[in-house]
Amino acid sequence: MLPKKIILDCDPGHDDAIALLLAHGNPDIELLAVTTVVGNQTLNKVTRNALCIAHIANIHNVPFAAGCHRPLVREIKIAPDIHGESGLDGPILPEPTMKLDARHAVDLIIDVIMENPPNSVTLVPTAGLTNIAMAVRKAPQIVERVKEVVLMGGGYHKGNKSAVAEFNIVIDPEAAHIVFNEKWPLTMVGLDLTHQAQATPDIIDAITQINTRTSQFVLDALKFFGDRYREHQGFGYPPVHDPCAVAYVIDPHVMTTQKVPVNIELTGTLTTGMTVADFRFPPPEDCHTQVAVKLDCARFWQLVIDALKTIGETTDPG
Ligand SMILES: [Ca+2]
Repeated sequence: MLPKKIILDCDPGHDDAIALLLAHGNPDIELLAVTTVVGNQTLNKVTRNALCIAHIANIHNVPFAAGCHRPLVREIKIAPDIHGESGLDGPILPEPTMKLDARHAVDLIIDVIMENPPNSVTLVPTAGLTNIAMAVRKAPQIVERVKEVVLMGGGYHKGNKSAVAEFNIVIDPEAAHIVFNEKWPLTMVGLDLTHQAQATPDIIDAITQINTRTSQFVLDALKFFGDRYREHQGFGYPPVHDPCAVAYVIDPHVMTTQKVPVNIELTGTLTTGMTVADFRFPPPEDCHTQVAVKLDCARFWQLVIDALKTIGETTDPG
């Protein structure tokens, strides 16, 4: 089987970091590009964090590019309560050595999609959708060209930034509206699913046993992330949202999905940024959106742990 080609558009971010490591360490994924966008922290900070992760895990020969520094319409909203002042507080971060690609992330996304065969590239956004929306508006031909969009964001029953809105969607709802309304196949891996992916003590034990520089980085990240989730959202263990989207690309059987029309609320006084999923009827024939429902936790964590072991074999062992 040929590896699955993905572009990871992210805002690292503790869970973005794990998503990037999963994509890098899994043999069924070919990471074509990593692009960054304002989200968990400012663009400069999340971009630096992405390069730090590349340094830790020895990721070479993958272009990294910085994208949009603010949402399309709204003011910047960041999440230092969950991710800290750096956007990746907890681990000691190395001075990154990799240089950014000279292109803007939006141009890199378009170039990579158009350079690869039709129907071969999956977009995996794990942040606000500003870059993806801009890419669609600049080069609408990418919509037919990509294989699918598998994004972390939203939730059909749950919110985190508000009662009904999830952070990645609510920070740039206009961008999300653009992305959800293009007719590409789109899988929404939302909070209903990602809250099932919690780093419980048995998972922490399994990662501890890997004992590499990268696994130690993940442990330090999860420690900070877990403390913040306990403090601010009352979670016993931290949910690792973003790697769930990568896991779905690797193995769609890692979760169940349901086809349902989804649209984005732009004008609600209480509901702006809500991913409104219409479960009233069987989905129409042209329904191009589906939502992730139930996670196979054991399978998911095995993918993460196997990826970390693989990275450990190719970088320094201790
Ligand atoms: Ca993210």
